[in-house]
Amino acid sequence: MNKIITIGAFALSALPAIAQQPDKRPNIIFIMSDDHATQAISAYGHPVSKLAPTPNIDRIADNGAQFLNNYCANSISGPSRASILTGKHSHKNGFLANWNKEFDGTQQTLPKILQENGYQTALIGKWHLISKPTGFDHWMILKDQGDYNNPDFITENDTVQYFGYVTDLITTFTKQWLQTRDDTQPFFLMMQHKAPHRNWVPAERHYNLYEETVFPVPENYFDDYEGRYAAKHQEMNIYRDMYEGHDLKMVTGINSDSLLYDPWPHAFIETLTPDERQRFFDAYRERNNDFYTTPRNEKEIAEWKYQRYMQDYLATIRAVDESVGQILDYLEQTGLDKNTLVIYTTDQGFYLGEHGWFDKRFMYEESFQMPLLMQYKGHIPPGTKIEGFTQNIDFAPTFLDFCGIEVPADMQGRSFKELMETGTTPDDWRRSLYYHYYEFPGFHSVRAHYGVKTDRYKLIHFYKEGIWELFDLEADPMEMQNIYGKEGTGEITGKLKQEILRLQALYEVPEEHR
Ligand code: SGN
Ligand code: CA
Repeated sequence: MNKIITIGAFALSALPAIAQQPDKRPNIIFIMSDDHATQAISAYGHPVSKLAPTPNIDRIADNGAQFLNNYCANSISGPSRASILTGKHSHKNGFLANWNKEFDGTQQTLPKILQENGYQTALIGKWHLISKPTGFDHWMILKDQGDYNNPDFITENDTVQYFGYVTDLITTFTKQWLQTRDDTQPFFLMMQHKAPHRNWVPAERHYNLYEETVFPVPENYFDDYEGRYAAKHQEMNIYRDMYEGHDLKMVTGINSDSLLYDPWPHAFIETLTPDERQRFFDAYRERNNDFYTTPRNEKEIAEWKYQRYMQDYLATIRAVDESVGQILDYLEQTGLDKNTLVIYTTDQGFYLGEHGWFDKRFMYEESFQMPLLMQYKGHIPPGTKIEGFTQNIDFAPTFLDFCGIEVPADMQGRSFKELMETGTTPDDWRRSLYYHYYEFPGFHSVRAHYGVKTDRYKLIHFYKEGIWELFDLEADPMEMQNIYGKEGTGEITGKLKQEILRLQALYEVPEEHR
């Protein structure tokens, strides 16, 4: 039986005086959410984010740097987290897919190196690497994916259920650790939110936040996937694959308090107390009744589902944005903002209806790109925009570089500190990116693939099927026209294939994965 604790027990004490850290190396607060699309961060300017802005996350961009071309190595949670911790591609850190064996926590990682170099290290929130965290002085992680309401948290010796909303709990635990840490040492803190991961349950105060908002349906929402075999055979289509109860919070009829298809009630509706459950159904009632009283054709139902998805997904982000605001306020009130590098990112990008999809995994832009914002006052000029290609394997080398710690030679990423400090990209910076996704067969049925991206082109190889896709990102930014094998593409295809081979040799990708 789990212990159950209410969050009221953790009232925060008064703010401490300005931190007197003798060690001049920066503190690092790494804030990572789960599945937060670039399209849903207002600093990136996408039309969706204009209707659901993120003013606090944007503060980091205003105070420091915004990365315009940051990408992941493998667009899925566990692998992305493993790449961040190790500075290596999946085949090197051993964590290829979410269904992988557990992360090998005995290997070299960023928190371990920082710890060995006198940093106090802490991890609070989603972990998702199966094995127990290593390299942290303090850790408190969500069980598995984590529940939105009243979730279980695991510590070294215990599993305890806390009452409250997951984003708020993680924020409170983080602030509590900040207040009670040993302030004679610099620190490295990872605050890792569950939101806005599926099944997109907003905080109760945000249930109705966007119920009146109509979000723009992406131009390619009704994609026919012509010429793209893997895109055609996925299972992540909003109007076909979303679960009506679990994901879309649709009910069985007018005034019903029973969800439609909900395969995992224990992960959602059963986590709510009876009163909370009642308030949940009441908050959605008017909109759910309208679904039954207003006639809609198939296309209109598909669009209705898109709106419901957006309303909930973006409402969960509001609480994440509030959390970021609380952390930034805390840093400013205590003076810690002056010697702390603050990062906001997410584990990978996400589809907000582009190609008709939710989820991630593909090397297409929306899921390959990762938002990244960083501030370090006095070191990164405010409002810096970074154009160079950066990747999650670069995070560990960059943080070590900021701390004045030598980057181990076997890390595959490269520090981008210089790009931030100067706002320019050095001549010898990478001009192409390597990507590799492995998880097939698996959830959402996305075929394994690797590929290369340059400033203009993207070549993808679905290597188990022997299928290639080539996109001209300048002419076709939405990646709708596979021009592989088309007249006039021979030369560029040859060059890109050579580039893949060069990158696979550079990163030592074993034969079995080519
Ligand atoms: C869960 C989700 C999937 C999602 C994976 C991986 N289903 O299984 O839709 O692709 O996680 O996501 S859910 O309804 O149970 O949430 S990841 O971000 O952790 O990689
Ligand atoms: Ca994720």
